Amino acid sequence: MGDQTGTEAARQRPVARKIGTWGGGGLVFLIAAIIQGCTLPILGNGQPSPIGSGRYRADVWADNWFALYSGTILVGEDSVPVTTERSFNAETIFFDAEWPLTLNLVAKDSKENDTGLEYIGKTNQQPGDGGVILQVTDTRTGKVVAVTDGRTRCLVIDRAPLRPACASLKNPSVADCGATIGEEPSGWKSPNFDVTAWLKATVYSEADVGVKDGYLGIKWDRSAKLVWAGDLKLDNTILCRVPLLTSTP
Ligand SMILES: [Ca+2]
Ligand SMILES: [Ca+2]
Repeated sequence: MGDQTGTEAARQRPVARKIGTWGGGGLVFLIAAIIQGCTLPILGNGQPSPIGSGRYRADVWADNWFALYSGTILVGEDSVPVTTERSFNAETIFFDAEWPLTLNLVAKDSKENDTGLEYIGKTNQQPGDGGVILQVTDTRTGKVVAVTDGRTRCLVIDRAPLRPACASLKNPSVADCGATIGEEPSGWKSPNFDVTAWLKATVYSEADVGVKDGYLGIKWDRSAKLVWAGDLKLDNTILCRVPLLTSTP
């Protein structure tokens, strides 16, 4: 299932223009930009301004990983693999798209294997928790046109452990923990795919999610909320359709 996303990423990457990374990868990007002779104006808040073009700007922060699609087209994904521990970078992506936008978001909490646990065998062996926030701004008007909020519809396709007490076992197996792992529904990224049967996302506070690192480098609109499915710890992979804030561009 993770491979599916990766394959699409490889196929569709030429369409995407991922512009900046405010986190561990940001420094690499900055150095690369300087080498290439780009100028990176520094804003008053100390953040380098994003560069590139594209009418829409998406700011995304995920614990731990995301991929953002405009309809079926991948416009950008988290540059830090989901297997990276403590991956809390944000990304800023510019893209062009026809109105009305269809915004599809895949978000994954990291897990070491299908037990759903992380840090297996260490003293902090546990089911990790997720959380994601997105805002999309129309750069022509400066208006925020889409955000993750309580109207976002999400489907959980990976839930584990089903028996969280397995986290206290010495060598927990998938059988000990239990998991429900499914496939992405065929065609779910299509604008015609009806997501009204999916549950509305749960809105979480910054404290619930434990925001850090790249999250703090983005100026989030008040309407943009941290969301996840109903269980921040046990729901590991979610597919979400992010609603628009306005019916007109
Ligand atoms: Ca996590
Ligand atoms: Ca988890």
